[in-house]
Amino acid sequence: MSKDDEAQVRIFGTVISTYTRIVQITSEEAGLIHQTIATPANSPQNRHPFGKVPVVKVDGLELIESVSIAHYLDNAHNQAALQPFEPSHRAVMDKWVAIANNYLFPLFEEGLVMPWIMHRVAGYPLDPERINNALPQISRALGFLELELQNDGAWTVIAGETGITLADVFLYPILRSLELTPQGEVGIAQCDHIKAWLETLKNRPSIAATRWEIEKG
Ligand SMILES: N[C@@H](CCC(=O)N[C@@H](CS)C(=O)NCC(=O)O)C(=O)O
Repeated sequence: MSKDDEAQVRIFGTVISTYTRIVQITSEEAGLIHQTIATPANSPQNRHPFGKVPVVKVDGLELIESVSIAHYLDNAHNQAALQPFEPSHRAVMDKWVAIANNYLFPLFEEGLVMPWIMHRVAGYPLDPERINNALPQISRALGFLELELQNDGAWTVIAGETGITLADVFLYPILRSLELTPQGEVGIAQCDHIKAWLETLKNRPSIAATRWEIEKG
């Protein structure tokens, strides 16, 4: 029986995808065997009502929306180890997950990550105007994260014994995909605290096991 036949979590999503990776990392943290079935967003095979990926099948359920999927996997299969028990710490985690999803992902994805993926993978020409227009806002967002990490450790102070929460799980692929673009790499290189946090997580087994092809060099 192959690993795919044994999969407990079946993830339907694009292979280079921030949100697919968030579910892959959560599955790894929960010790679940997972399989990713390449499914383009906005395609007839994709069962998400708004055309997004991933869609996940687990325990006889079909789940959409990464926040709900990650919470389910952690609650049902990981004794909620990725969520702090203390309510005030949980509020901090929820805040950072919301910042990641509502502000950072759209800003980074539209301004830099998607233009570079389309260029590298599909050979589309880069749109310098689109990139240049996004850079000041991306730079401000990185400055905000760096200051928050420097002043009080931001989301990193709530990680208990496991050393990681869902805030890290959501933020890592979002910041790492930015770092994989030339402009993002330069921006992050100037942020010592973001860089150190990324470096620490890079070696965590759940992160290493879910590396994108483009990271493998
Ligand atoms: N709110 C969704 C967002 C998922 C999402 O934006 N996925 C991206 C790939 S990382 C996508 O489907 N992009 C295709 C599109 O927006 O058309 C979730 O949390 O699962």
